[in-house]
Amino acid sequence: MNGRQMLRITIRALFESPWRLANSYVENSLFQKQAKSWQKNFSTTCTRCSKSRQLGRKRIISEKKLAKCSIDYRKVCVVAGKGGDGISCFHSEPRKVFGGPDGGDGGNGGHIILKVDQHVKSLASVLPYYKSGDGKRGGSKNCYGSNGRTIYVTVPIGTVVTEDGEVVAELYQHGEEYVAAYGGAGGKGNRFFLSNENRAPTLATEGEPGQRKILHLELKTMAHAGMVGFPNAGKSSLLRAISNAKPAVASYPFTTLIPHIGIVHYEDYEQVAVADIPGIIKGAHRNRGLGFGFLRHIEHCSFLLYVLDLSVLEPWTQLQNLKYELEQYEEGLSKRPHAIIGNKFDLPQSKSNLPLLRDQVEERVIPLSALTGENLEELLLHLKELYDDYVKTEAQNHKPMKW
Ligand SMILES: Nc1nc2c(ncn2[C@@H]2O[C@H](COP(=O)(O)OP(=O)(O)OP(=O)(O)O)[C@@H](O)[C@H]2O)c(=O)[nH]1
Ligand SMILES: [Mg+2]
Repeated sequence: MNGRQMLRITIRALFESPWRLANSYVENSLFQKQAKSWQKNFSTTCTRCSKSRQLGRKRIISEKKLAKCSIDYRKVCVVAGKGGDGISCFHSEPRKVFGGPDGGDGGNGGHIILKVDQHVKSLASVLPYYKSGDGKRGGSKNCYGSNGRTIYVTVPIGTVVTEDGEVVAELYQHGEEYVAAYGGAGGKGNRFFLSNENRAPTLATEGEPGQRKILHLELKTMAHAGMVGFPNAGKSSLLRAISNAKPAVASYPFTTLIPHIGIVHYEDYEQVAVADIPGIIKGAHRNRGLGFGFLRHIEHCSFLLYVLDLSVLEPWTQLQNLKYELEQYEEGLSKRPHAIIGNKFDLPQSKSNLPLLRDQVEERVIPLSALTGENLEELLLHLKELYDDYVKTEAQNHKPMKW
């Protein structure tokens, strides 16, 4: 190596080393940035990088959208599977001439079962037609055909099943099952008919057809108490005041389009379910207003809360009309254990109307204001009394409904 070459190498080394340093520094910082972004994406241990675990606010769905999703009536055609046929055949094997009958039985057809699920809230997921699987044919060598697939249809609590106008099932408990259509039994193979009298039967039977039914599923709201009142009486406001339910409130009639259920919690861990039923008007039993479709939701409430607007002229006429509508829909419905609530007590007209209402009706009237929360305690105490009476009477007959 001559002197010139030596000089070139030294100059290059002098220039390259800071470049290398700078280069490695840049690479390092880039890598660190990349690692940080990975950490952000994948790390759950670092509080700075991990996702916020706070519960998000519940999205409020409009009443119209809710009403569209909550289907409370369905007509369903259910066809259960046919049973598989049994077969007729004889065992054959080398050096075994008369092996005997060995035709197997057919499999049973699948059933269609309605199953109650407390997480399902409407009949929206129920389809208009169901057909379960057919059973398979029997086989030779005494092989049985496999059973058809059973279909489970999940329905909400409070589903009432009717067939030809007759109630065939009322499903009120979570997990309860009702066989809507039985699958046909599988046919018998000729092995089944083997007897001492007949050592070589050739008879084999066909599988039976499954049941076919047209069912009407109706969802009836299940709550202890049902709030009944004219539109704008303040039912939804009252439910908001006594429970965590959030039905829409507005100053126009028919704000509520579907029943809403709120739970009132008491200190002894008892929970009373209160339903806000859409407004009822004169002639509701003749399908006026929102129709009698909503009156059926009241049927299953054990006691009623008549919510009156105390600020209107002659509030007792509201009560008479409400009772009349309920009575027209079903005899004795208005006479269920009930409480009369005079709402909007904060308004000046209500103060003067209260004594007039008390003169007109024999039952106890609870004046309150859902808006200001005035006298809500009296209602809550009376609600508990009604609930305790209900539990006592139901305990003698069957299990009281608990939430
Ligand atoms: N001043 C006063 N206004 C009330 C009170 N309760 C309810 N309101 C008002 O009355 C209007 C109707 O209230 P809602 O709770 O929507 O009445 P609703 O009975 O549920 O009406 P529908 O859903 O149409 O049957 C709203 O503007 C409420 O703010 C109250 O105690 N005092
Ligand atoms: Mg309402």
